[in-house]
Amino acid sequence: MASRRRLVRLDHGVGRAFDAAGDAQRAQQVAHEGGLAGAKFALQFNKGLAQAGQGGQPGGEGGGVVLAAPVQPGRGRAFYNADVTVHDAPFDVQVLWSRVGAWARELGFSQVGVADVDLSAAEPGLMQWLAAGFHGSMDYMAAHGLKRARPAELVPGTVSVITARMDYLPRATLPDWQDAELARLTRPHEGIVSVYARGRDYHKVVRGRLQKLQDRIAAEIGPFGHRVFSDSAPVLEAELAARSGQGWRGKHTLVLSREGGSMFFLGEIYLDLALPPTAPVGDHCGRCQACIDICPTGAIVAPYRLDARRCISYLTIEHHGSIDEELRPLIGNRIYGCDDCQTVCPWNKYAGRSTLPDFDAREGMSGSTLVELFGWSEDEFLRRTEGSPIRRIGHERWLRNIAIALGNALAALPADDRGRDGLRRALQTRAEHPSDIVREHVRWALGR
Ligand code: B12
Ligand code: SF4
Ligand code: SF4
Repeated sequence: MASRRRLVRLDHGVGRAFDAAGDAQRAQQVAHEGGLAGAKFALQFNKGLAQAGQGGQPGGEGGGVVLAAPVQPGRGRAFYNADVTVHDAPFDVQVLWSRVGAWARELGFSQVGVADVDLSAAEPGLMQWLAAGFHGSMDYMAAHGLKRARPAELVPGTVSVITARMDYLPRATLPDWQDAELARLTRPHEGIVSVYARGRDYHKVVRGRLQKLQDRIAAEIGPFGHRVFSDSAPVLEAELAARSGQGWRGKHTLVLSREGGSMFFLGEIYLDLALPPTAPVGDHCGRCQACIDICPTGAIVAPYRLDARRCISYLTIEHHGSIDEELRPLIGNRIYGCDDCQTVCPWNKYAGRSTLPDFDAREGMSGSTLVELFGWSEDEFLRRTEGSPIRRIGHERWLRNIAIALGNALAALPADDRGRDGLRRALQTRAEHPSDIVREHVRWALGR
């Protein structure tokens, strides 16, 4: 039987006090009752406790405190102590954590970590990114403001975050996959769907498996407050991952690690249970800037700064409507997402293969010609993209993207290339499409 350790956990009264989103009036009231001036709060696990708990003994002995910070926009934070209940935990945190790692691997994750919830250091960067307009038409990035960087505002009572990464290279990926992916760019007739989107929708896979992980933890230690995410809510996923040791932020802004490159998804479990944070790792980009140099549209405007409005992933997936004519030629034959900044990254020779069949490429998603893909009717598109992330863009944006790639193929092939007729014929089949967007992109493509 494991020895008894103590875990800090919010009692309900304190947890509810921070439920500003769900119960603004009560939050105000409790704030007032507590003698705190601000109506909005963020919670932070007392780092002193975490440090005292290094080696798997968070909480140490005796009473626990959490720090309650009134949020004062544009200013620093003042912290106040608030009492919380310290629950006796009839388990050893170190033993629990090693089990969590083993369960996570069984479920297809390659690594788990723990982050604290004070992301205030990331707030100025987030605000500057938004102020620069780098989010383009992704209104959801601006809609939640700083809640994205404040886990305890999104889910009141959150004091720790379990972070997880799941490799997504298909199981049968060959060692020279980076060269193979780059070679696709030299075949203008081929339509390139980025690697992450060739199989099942990761949002479902990652969240479903994180929920199973949570179920296993709860079966071991009893129920606790939690929520699971994977690109499904205003969460600063890369920041949480980096600070909990999943990897460092590359110059392309993604998280990458020496053991696993960057071809992985991220997911989180927000917890009302304080666990000791895992340590971050150092930056190993050094003088390399291959990702910046290869980016076809110059979207990485400076190391660690991405202007999404120029990123092909944004243009082909997130952006509705017409795509800027200046950017269309730079999109080449990428019809859904883009992997270039990752395929050139030297650390991706260590990228892990998924252990799950979910991310194996579905038929049609790898190596198909633009003409084949452009020929899919809406019904066929819906049938083939059932359960895939591609379905989200709908048939109209699918045709828009392929029309651009067909135009780029026409521009790339010599005037006497016999393949040109087939490309033009395919475009003409959509010249009278009911969508203005499709017709406009087809016209542009036929003019190349
Ligand atoms: C919006 C979004 C996008 C946008 C913008 C990407 C971006 N880098 O911001 C677009 C559509 C372009 C995109 C593309 C892709 N995405 Co995306 N995306 C997201 C999402 C939803 C939010 C990211 C975010 O918060 N961006 C906002 C800015 C503020 O974040 P930031 O780069 O961290 O900025 C920090 C610093 O760089 C600095 N900063 C930034 N700009 C500026 C400017 C100034 C002036 C200053 C001072 C500081 C500063 O401060 C910030 C805070 O620390 C996350 C999921 C999530 N909820 O987190 C997935 C996510 C980041 N995407 C993911 C993936 C896989 C991709 C693609 C590879 C998909 C593809 N193959 O097409 C590409 C890669 C493109 C790239 N190089 O980033 C994965 C990444 C996994 C990993 N290994 O890191 C995530 C985590 C989804 C997931 N759950 O797995 N994505
Ligand atoms: S995904 Fe493509 S377009 Fe976007 S930053 Fe990377 S290389 Fe550039
Ligand atoms: S390509 Fe080079 S600079 Fe870019 S993330 Fe990889 S190591 Fe860092």
